[in-house]
Amino acid sequence: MNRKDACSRLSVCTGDITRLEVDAVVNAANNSLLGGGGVDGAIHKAAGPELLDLARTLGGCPTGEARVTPGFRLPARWIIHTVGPVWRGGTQGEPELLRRAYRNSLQLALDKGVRTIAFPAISTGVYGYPKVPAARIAVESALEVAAQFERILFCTYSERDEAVYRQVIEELCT
Ligand code: AR6
Repeated sequence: MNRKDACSRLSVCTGDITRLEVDAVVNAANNSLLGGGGVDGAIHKAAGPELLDLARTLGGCPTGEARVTPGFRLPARWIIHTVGPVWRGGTQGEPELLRRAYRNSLQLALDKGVRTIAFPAISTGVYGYPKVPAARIAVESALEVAAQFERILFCTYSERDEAVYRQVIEELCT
């Protein structure tokens, strides 16, 4: 698939990722997988307590890796929990860890037969990763495998963040 066709499978929107009717939503979790604030808190709240019950059996998740659970009460069938890096100035392997979080999430989604998937802006909230370089890693990782998905959605939580993704997609797609 050429770059233009791959790009046509990407979308950006602003809103609550827990409401999306996609095969899988990705959670920006922490190493415990036991919930937290931000998008993680929203996903646990919307999915219901069964998610925490199951998460307790998973034994956590190293940074850059991903784990899958059912979506429980979400419209999405699956939740892919990944752990992005905490930003420590960019010299502690953060870009590579963030790339691995995206790639491992996408691979796990493919293993589950997912055709439509939505990502939040992993690591760019509490974990402090700068938004533009994070969006570049997100979009580059998605383009690598876009041919195998129907749609890869970047679900931001503000119009300003949405504009960042649109800018990065324009940069990488034209
Ligand atoms: N839908 C979509 N995006 C959201 C939502 C939502 N409902 N809520 C927040 N965001 P963050 P991180 C955006 O902090 O930086 C948790 O406590 C938010 O605006 O959720 O990877 C975990 O347990 C931001 O752009 O995740 C970890 O301890 C993006 O989601 C830690 O935070 C990511 O922000 C992970 O930090």
